[in-house]
Amino acid sequence: IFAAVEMAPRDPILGLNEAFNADSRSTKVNLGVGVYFTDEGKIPLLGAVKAAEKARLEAAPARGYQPIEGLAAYNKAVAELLFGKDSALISEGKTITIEALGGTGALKVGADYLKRLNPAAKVYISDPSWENHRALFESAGFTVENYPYYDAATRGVNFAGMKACLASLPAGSIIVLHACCHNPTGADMTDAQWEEIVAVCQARGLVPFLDMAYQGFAEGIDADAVAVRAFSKSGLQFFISSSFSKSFSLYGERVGALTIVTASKEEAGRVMSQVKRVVRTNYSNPPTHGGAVVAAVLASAELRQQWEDELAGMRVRIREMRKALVEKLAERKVAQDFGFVMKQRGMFSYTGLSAEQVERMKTEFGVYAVSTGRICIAALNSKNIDYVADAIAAVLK
Ligand code: PLP
Ligand code: TYF
Repeated sequence: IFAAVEMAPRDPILGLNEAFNADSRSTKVNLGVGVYFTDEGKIPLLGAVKAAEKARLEAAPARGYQPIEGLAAYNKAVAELLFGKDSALISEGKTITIEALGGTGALKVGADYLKRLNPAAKVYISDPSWENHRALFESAGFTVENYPYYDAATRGVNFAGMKACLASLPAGSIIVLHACCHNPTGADMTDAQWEEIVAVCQARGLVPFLDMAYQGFAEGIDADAVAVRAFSKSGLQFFISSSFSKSFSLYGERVGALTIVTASKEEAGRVMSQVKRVVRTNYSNPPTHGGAVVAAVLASAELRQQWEDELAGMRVRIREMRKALVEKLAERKVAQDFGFVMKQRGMFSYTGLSAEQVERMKTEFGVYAVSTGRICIAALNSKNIDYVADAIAAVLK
């Protein structure tokens, strides 16, 4: 039965890890995958997470099945991070949240549900976007197209192009939006531009799907929720996927959530019953540990403060690395001004390096980046940054 099976292409980002691991050079640096590392080059175990895990281990909870939608305390905490503690949407019962297997799992459950809801709709993702967006929605059966987003000339958002495209789409089209810290470009919309996008979605009857994978990595929890809050005020129905992989450094625990804003409490009940059906036939119910830990951190005033401080620490270190990279490239007298790296938000920088230059960094220096020129700033540290700056300066010559 497998004789004619073809080799599938590797994930362009996760595939880099395999190549990196196989590289024997001690100076190698992996700037490919979007993971936050400490200045010591380690994936951190946050102190708030460690404390919550210790308490949980000591309590030795039984491991029964969770409800299909996951832990209620977790889902409530997620909704409060998104909409704010005093949100009218929450108190009116218009939102539903389910615990999902990371942001990816949330996107997939949302995509599968949307396919049942509106099978003829098309999905629009930003140009460029996280590679998996296209694959995920295609695997749910949708045709996926791009809307204009990045403008290489200004290194910002081609807002006029994006808005004009959205304004031309048929009602019911599904629009995937990066809520903050756009992956891969680091170019985000302004608050005023978000308001305009909300108005277009409203006028055209579009279905927004906000992907929130980096809440807290740009400015802070509430500031980074600006897109969610703008849609919340609009009265529109929309979807949100949340990921805590980065913000809690819990990548392997697969902690995420799908949230849907409906028109009423009664509607929310019906929608929830259908989303549960999707979950039931995928993985039945989510695992216990990661969600319980996040819920415990968010429920404790002390641990929550500790987490916010640790998250701020990650955010600040990334900014320091942006600044250092710009300075070190200037010291090496590269022709181009890399000041734009300071304006990009989140874990990544879209450097403008060509696929050939990225290839040279890999072969000549063992510095791994995505072929689009995306580098993970959160993988830079005080020990590897000079070497990385040398590599970039060399391939720019
Ligand atoms: N969405 C975006 C934009 C991402 O960058 C990521 C990164 O991993 C995800 C979703 C997926 O998150 P998770 O790793 O929690 O599945
Ligand atoms: O963009 C990134 O690097 C992260 C990690 O299929 C990631 O979002 C990359 C690819 C993938 C899953 C996660």
